[in-house]
Amino acid sequence: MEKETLLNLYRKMLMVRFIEKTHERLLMEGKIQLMSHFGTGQEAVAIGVTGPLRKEDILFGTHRGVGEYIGKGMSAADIWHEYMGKRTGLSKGKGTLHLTDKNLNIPFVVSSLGSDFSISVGAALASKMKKTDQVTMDFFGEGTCNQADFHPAINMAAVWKLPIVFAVCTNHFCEMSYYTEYYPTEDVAIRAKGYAVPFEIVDGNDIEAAYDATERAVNHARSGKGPYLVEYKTFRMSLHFSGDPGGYVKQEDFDYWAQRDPIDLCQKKLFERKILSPEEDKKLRAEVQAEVDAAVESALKGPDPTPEDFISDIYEQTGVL
Ligand SMILES: Cc1ncc(C[n+]2csc(CCOP(=O)(O)OP(=O)(O)O)c2C)c(N)n1
Repeated sequence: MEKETLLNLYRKMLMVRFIEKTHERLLMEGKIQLMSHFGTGQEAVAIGVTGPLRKEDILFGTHRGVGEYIGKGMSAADIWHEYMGKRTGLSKGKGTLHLTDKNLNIPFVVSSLGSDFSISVGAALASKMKKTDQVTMDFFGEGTCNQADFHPAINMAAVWKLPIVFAVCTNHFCEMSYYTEYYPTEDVAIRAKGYAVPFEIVDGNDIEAAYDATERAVNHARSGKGPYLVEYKTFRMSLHFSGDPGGYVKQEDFDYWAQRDPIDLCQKKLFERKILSPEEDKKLRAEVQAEVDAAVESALKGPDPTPEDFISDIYEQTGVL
């Protein structure tokens, strides 16, 4: 991988980790009430899934943290203004955790997980019919992949040879259950075989492996060969949500995966290849944290919505009001 690319991906992973750790701290200090599902330990998946995408490509992301949204091009300020429910947020404060951005082709985030499988296939069908050369990235967890809609969605994508990538983040959990409790197989990706969709399984904690697999998948989809599925194996180092009391994760799993922290692994590559020195790393981390802190500060001072805002941008376009 090019030095610049690896460094850029590392910076983005740091940005994700620092935004989420700052969020956690603000919650603990009682400064904000917005809960979240943090993606600690999964940064290489989210950044690897979005790294090879073009701005015009369409992303259907997840509820877990900010990874893929930073990866697709949102800034810390975009996220914090929305998280704090400000008028200056991407959805003028109406979305908060549901980060969307029309300019980045992130149409929405659904709360009812899996209900966007068919919609993402529809988006890919539209791109194919309009010959726009866009790829749709449908990114979801292995728990969501057990929603029934997954099957007709991948089936129709395969039949119509649509430009879509199904990206499964196997982080070992669906809420408080290990995935071995609700999967009869070790791998999720083999489901693609039943629909004649090519697939691969990669180490989701290795940013280069994650990025390269996504690149192959995106190139395949864009070239008109139809859908592709990638399964990224990783581990959710955070609990399910910010109020989760825990107690169900085996300590040996935490210990094992702590040795495989994706940010540490990437830092090691950067040091070994002499792309970054420890001093430069320290400086970079301080810069990224300063960007996050400045975003929080500006969001705290941002304008709150007015009573009129409650009914704007909701019904007008549909003609209901
Ligand atoms: C249809 C539906 N059922 C249940 C939930 C509650 N829920 C929120 S997050 C979550 C876990 C989803 O697991 P997975 O897709 O593996 O993603 P992860 O949370 O592990 O990142 C569940 C079940 C939901 N949001 N929507």
